[in-house]
Amino acid sequence: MNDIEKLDINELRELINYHSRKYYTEDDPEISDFEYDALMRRLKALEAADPSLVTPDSPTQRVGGAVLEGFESVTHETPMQSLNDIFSRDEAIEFGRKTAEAVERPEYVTELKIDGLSVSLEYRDGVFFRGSTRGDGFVGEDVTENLKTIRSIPLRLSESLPYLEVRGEVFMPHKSFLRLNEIQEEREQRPFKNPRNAAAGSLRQLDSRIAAERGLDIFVFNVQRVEGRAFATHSESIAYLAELGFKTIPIKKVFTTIEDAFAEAERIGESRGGLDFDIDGAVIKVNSLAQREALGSTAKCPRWAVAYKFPAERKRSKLLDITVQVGRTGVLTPNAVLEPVRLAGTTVSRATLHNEDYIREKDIKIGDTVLVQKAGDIIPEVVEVVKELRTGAEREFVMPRRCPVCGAETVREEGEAAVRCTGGECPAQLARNIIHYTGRDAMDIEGLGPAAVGRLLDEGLISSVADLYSLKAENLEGLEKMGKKSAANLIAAIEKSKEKDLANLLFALGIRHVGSRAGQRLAQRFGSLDALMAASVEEIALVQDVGEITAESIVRFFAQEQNRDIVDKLRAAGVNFLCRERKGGGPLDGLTFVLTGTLPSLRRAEAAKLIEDNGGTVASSVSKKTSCVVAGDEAGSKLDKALALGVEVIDEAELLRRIGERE
Ligand code: 1X8
Repeated sequence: MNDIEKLDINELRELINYHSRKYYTEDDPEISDFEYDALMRRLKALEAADPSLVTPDSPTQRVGGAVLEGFESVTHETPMQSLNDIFSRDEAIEFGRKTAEAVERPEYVTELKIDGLSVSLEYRDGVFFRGSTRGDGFVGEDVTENLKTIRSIPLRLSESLPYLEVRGEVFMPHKSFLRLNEIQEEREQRPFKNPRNAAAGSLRQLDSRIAAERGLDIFVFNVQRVEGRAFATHSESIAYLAELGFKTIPIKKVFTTIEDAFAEAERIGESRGGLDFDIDGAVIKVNSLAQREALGSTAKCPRWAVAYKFPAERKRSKLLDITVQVGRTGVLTPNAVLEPVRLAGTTVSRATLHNEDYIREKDIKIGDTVLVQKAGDIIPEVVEVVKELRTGAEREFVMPRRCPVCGAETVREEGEAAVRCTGGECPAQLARNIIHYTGRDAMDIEGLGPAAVGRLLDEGLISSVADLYSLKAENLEGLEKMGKKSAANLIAAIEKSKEKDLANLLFALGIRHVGSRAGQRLAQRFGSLDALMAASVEEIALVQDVGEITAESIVRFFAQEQNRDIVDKLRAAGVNFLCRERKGGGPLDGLTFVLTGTLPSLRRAEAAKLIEDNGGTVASSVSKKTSCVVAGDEAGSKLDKALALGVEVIDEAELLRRIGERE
């Protein structure tokens, strides 16, 4: 490689564009990632030194950055039409017959039909200036910023034509899709159903930095409009687009009969399992552009092309067993163990059963003969049971009541299809929980990232967050990539975390639904971990920003023996359980109230909030520690108990007076 210091900025960009095309478009890199990164770093440095040198087509402009309010509309000068679908050889032959009636000896090409989103890319003087979605075919949305992040879209063409508009399909390769869903799961966000949905969601991001991370790609398959160049055939135009730097749809051959063109479509269908992206059919097109012109279009579709839709491949197999997998977020997913079958190019021996509702709806039993499908989606699924083949020996599947990994109770929350493990020490969730515990909004333990946590777990040095506090510098020093100094720093950071506030601890414990805001509210209201642990669902649900579901999740968390163990160990280690940053100074500071009966004007939740806002705490039952009982109409046993214990009893008017809301 040249001495990069000697290149001027234009030479540098040209070199990067060349290697970028080799890598992303032609899949044929000439230099290592390391060398490529060095070129990019140099370009970034030059542009940073003089921002006036940044051009819109600079390779540095692909990382995203612009955040939009919304997308502008773009009118497609050449409408982006859809295709007529065909489903059989007979229909293909009918298409060939009609075509041959209208034009002389038509020739055909057969191409992949990509299952993604159609876009238009426009270039002026060889520079990419606008990209838009198909929309309704006439008006789409301007998604230029997001498209710029796709590395296989050239920002500058190898020849500067006055004007060029091409059409292509944006898609998400399987590799990117699987990675994205892993990240979604880690962030407790819903996974995307298939690569198409993921691509659509990514292309419509207003923040192009998000689109940039999604690993989108494109195949270009048509010239919509061109100035300064003419072609006789489609295949010639595609070859030219490849020369200009586009990643084009592969064309193997030009066929002289429709039968041969259709045979190629079938071949594509059979081999689709080997592709790293989804296709939903094959497109058969007339190759001559003059003949296309002569054939014309109907209102919606061209007469010179059809889309052959593959039958969704389904096969029978035997459901040998249903296993349950515990994901990193604790979700239990039932999986089918199948007798292996060949399906769309791969051998399938596992399929997802989604969740227990799916199994019940489809009435799936272990031992059943089932139909397995791999259609658009890359994950095979069991679509139905062949009921005629039942023998009576089939077994019903029951979702385990205890986590198959750690033995903790499993729960299914209202309104959710997922069953989850509640065990805070579940090995399946452990690494994730520990990493969460060390996070900045949690206990803020610097130097304990995912890699270090993984090593500590592998070495058996920790098996819960509580074990962090018994680590010694000697334990750490021997670990990979951990020197004396970083070991000492880590121990100090762990030590320091003992002083974090209750709010941080509550968030750090990783109780489902308790985010950092709820952690703060709960800390304010209850003042100590012990008070929260002693509280009922109703009391907790009264806290602002904390609903019934969160309250139930908290009570359930502390009811688990494993979780109580962790709390005990944290206490023994000296971790702070108190809320120090409690809003003090309210007139009810430090007082505990119990509400009973119907108050004349305040609803229960309002009274509780008022007490809390003024520094007090609300408890559900009366004890010697209760400062005051606020009684209304039809007060029952709580009032009796207060009187028996000698606890002060007041009415609503008195409460309001003490808060200063009434004279
Ligand atoms: C849609 C698509 C076409 C092609 C590939 N993938 C698609 N999704 C192709 O031409 N090879 S053409 C097309 C359309 O015209 N609606």
